[in-house]
Amino acid sequence: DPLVREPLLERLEDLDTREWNAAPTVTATSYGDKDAIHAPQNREDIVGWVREATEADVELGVSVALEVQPAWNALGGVGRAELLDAAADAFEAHMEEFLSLCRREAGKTLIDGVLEVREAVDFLRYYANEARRQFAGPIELPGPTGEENRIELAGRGVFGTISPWNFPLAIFIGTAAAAIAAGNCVLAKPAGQTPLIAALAVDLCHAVGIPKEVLQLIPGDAKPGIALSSDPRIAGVAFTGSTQTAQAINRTLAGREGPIGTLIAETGGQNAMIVDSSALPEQVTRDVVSSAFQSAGQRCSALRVLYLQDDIADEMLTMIRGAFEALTVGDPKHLDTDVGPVIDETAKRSLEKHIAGKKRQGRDVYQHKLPRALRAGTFVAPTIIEIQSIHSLKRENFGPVLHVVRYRADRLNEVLDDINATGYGLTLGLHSRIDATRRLVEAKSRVGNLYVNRNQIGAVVGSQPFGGEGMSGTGPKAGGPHYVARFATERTVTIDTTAAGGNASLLADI
Ligand code: UN1
Repeated sequence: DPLVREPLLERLEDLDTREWNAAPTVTATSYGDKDAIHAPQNREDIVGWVREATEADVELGVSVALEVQPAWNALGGVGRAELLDAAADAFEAHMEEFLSLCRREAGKTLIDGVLEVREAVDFLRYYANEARRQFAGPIELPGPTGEENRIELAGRGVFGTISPWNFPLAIFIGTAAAAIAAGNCVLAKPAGQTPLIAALAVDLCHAVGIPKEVLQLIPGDAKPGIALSSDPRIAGVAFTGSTQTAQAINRTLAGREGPIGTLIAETGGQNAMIVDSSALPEQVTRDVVSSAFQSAGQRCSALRVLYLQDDIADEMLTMIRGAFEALTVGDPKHLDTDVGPVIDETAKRSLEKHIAGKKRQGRDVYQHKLPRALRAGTFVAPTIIEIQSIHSLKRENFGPVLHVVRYRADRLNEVLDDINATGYGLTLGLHSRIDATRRLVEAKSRVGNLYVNRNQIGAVVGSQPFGGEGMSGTGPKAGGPHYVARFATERTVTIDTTAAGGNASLLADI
């Protein structure tokens, strides 16, 4: 059957499925021209092999998807929801394999791996419910006498999804699931660094009955991503990653002939937390450390710039440094590891360059000492840097680096102006027990997710829809009630039901 292509990817067997700690190094030399996927914490550990999708693969994939999309759409929201729920069950049943891959391919700690699988399952179930709720059938609308009016949501056609390595399962499958729920076929491109986790996810979706043509894996780096967004038959691209890449995709979509492509983007941030003198120090300490250093700071929601009111700054910094020093940096195979590696050499070099630059400028820099054994891997020592202003940060530093700015209580307005002036608007944390302060921050801040008196990572699907403003994204929010509808067209059907004909709407106007 030419419609059913072999998966592009071959996974090696014997991935560690049983014991978190007993991961045999999988090596193979017989895979010819395919690229090796290495464990970030150890270049010697080859996790598996992948063949990058070519432009021809993308072209064929779109053709195949276009053929089956009408049938997929006609299945309806309820039928599609059943399959998405079945995929969620399958993901839960394969938790251990995902955990192992999250660790080996993406360098995730056990806790981050568990949260990742949990979030993936939550996305599948949430969008399944949204498919039931919004795509069960036409919605009748009131109309003038003599008319029937209704709207119907339907899939737009074929969507490209391009997802990041930092949530190689949750965002990969969450984005695809939303497009699928709405009645689209999807060509899903995982990050170049993490195709194996994505491959397992896609295999499980196929195993529960989501057709191979409906969800297709497109492994690779920039090339297949560009092929996807420049194909005029693609209805749109849903992307999570850097602001620059989102802008490039937007230009590509805009430059195509034919239908106007949709871009749904969730991008970077320069996320701040403001802590005033009414905040509870123990709580602040815990929330700062988790917001900045969990997942090795590799979340777009992560805290990058901590504003401390000057009269409590020294005391707060002492407490934060105490908790910071207690973090265990290490190989994620050890269960006591709090901070694992960053994703690759490029990420490590760019973070180290940033830290070295701040040291050269004479900033106060507190840093973990990396044990010798970790130097071969892509570990970056967790770091706290005092800076004068958020504007000295030229871009997002995607890793375990926290910046601290001291501010005077009477300058809170300027602090908010400064944060807004970065142009980003993803997460903002506030620790304050003063109502007027909270009201001011709520009124002035322009972020997608505002967190008060808690940490600012780990948005819960369905409870804390996630996404940014300005340079941080286009909306709608992932895991929220408006997300799935963005992947759909809305058709209005109006029927004149009078025997004689005539135009009821027109008459109603007169
Ligand atoms: C990302 O890091 O790319 O709230 C976005 C959180 C996550 C962030 C996901 N939902 O921490």
